[in-house]
Amino acid sequence: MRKSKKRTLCAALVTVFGLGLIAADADAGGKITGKATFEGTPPARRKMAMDADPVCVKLNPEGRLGEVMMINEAKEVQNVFVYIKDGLGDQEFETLSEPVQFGQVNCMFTPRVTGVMVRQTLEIGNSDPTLHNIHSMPRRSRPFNFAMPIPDQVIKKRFTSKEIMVRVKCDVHPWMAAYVGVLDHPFFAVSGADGKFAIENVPPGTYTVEAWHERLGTKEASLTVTEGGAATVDFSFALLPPKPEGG
Ligand SMILES: [Cu+2]
Repeated sequence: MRKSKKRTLCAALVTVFGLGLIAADADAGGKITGKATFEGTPPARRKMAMDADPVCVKLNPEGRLGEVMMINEAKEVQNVFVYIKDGLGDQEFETLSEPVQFGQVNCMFTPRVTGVMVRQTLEIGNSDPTLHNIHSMPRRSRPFNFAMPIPDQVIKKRFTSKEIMVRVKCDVHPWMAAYVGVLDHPFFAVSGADGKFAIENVPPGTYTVEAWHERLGTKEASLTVTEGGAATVDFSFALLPPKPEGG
């Protein structure tokens, strides 16, 4: 993965009796794992008003709760984008060849938060029998705004500069929102429903890691990854104070 050392990413699969297949990574990098949690009482998720498009109402017969604050009963936070912010120096990493899937499903962007490398393909689909438009608003790459009226239509897009985060919206449905982290390295992850995240194959080093949430802001931590080791970091978020009037 690292161009300079030409280390292979191909994981060697080793069969171990009784245990099935174990992937022994030839890269032998380390790992960054952890969990995003919330301190305090999470705000209630409100039902979204989809009345503007009868197709969306039909696709969500039970209604749909807003997805800005995905915090479960254990106060674990989903959709936190975690990435190495600093510490990789001038190492260069090959763009991942696998496209990142991004969909419009039941009148919501799916996933809401994702990451790509610079110039990596974002494969954007529309599963709905209604018009969506995918409108990205990067500050450092060229924005795109593409109407997608046909179900199962797929388009491919790329961002040319790193940016935390690129906001994506649909101009037809104001409730639709998504965020894409664009990085010049592959060391990022998004927390799952259990708040957990894992960044694999990290070269040994000391790093600043940032955790970003669309409403709860950012947190930073410093950690060291050793060859084959696992560094753990947890991020605790709380509601941000309201912005001062006129500020
Ligand atoms: Cu839409």
